[in-house]
Amino acid sequence: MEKVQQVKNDGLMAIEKCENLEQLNQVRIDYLSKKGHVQGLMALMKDLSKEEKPAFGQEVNDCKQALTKALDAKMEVLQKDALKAKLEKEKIDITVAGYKPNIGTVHPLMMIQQELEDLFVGMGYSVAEGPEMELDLYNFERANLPKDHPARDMQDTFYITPNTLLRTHTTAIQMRVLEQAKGQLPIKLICPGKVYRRDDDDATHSHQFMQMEGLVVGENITLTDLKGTLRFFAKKMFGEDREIRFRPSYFPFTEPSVEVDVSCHMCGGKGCNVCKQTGWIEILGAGMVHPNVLEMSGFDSSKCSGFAFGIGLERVAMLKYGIDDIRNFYTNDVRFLKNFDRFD
Ligand code: FA5
Ligand code: MG
Repeated sequence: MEKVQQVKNDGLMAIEKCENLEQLNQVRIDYLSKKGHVQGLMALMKDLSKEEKPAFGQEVNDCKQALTKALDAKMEVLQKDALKAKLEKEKIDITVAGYKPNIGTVHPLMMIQQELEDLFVGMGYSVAEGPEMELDLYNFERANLPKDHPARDMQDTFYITPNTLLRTHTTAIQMRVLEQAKGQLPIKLICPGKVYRRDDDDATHSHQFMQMEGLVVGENITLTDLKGTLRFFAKKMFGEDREIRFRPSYFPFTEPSVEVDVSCHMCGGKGCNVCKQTGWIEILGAGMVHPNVLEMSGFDSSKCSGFAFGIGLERVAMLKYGIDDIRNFYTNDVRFLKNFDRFD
């Protein structure tokens, strides 16, 4: 009986001394597990007489219950302490200034592309794409530019092999679209994409830039439809007060041909470095699809006609956002790109 008292007192004392849940768990193992001190007391039973056994068993049971109760009570206290300590440690000072996460922005050229796609899709156009590495056939020959045609010099070309090249204009996509249509009318498409030329880089020229081709082919499509479409596009993109002008021009794949200029955003038309003192910035070339082009792609040019245009997206972005150097689009300076988060 003394031994039982001893185990009980030692146990209660050990529980009392515990400072954390790990220690308490160890005490629970030491005393109450199968190999623990309380179980050890039961082993003493076999040395007792039949009369003594019940009282002893009762005593051991009491001991076990007392320890269990004390362990549970202590556990509750320690758990509360632990939670309190944790809350204390993890306290958040909501008055401390936070960090602003660094969020990227849509590239200004993508914004222009998306805005133009919206505008033309709204007028019933669909969107088509094509490969950047292109066959001479689609970039030049189908565009009424046979080999050795002098107008090939208008677009100095990066050749890969004598018959493959980096497309110099999105007009190459137009030729693929015409071929795929197999003479079916009407056609009403825009084709955005990157193009490449051996141009010297300056404020308004880049050796890699973006164009968006537009193509409409059907019955009785006229130059008036083209002018109306382009005027609508220019006013929508640049506002009613920006001047635009149509200038007669030449492209082998259109007849007649025009180029469209917008009054310079930097000088308002007076003349400056950006517009090379002319007061105007050229944004697109356009015209009525040449009958040869229609015929080569399998259309009867006596039964249908069409117009096409090729817009320079960098030029549009420069005019719209007041950017004075085309190279800004390609140097990836984050300070430049960050300016566009407010347009998202
Ligand atoms: C063409 O590329 C014709 N394919 C456009 C066309 C399509 C005419 C359909 C008729 C029918 P051009 O070479 O002028 O034309 O280029 C068209 C536009 O691309 C220019 O108005 C200009 O905005 C832009 N552009 C041309 N060269 C560069 C360059 N090096 N850097 C940036 N933009 C350029
Ligand atoms: Mg031009």
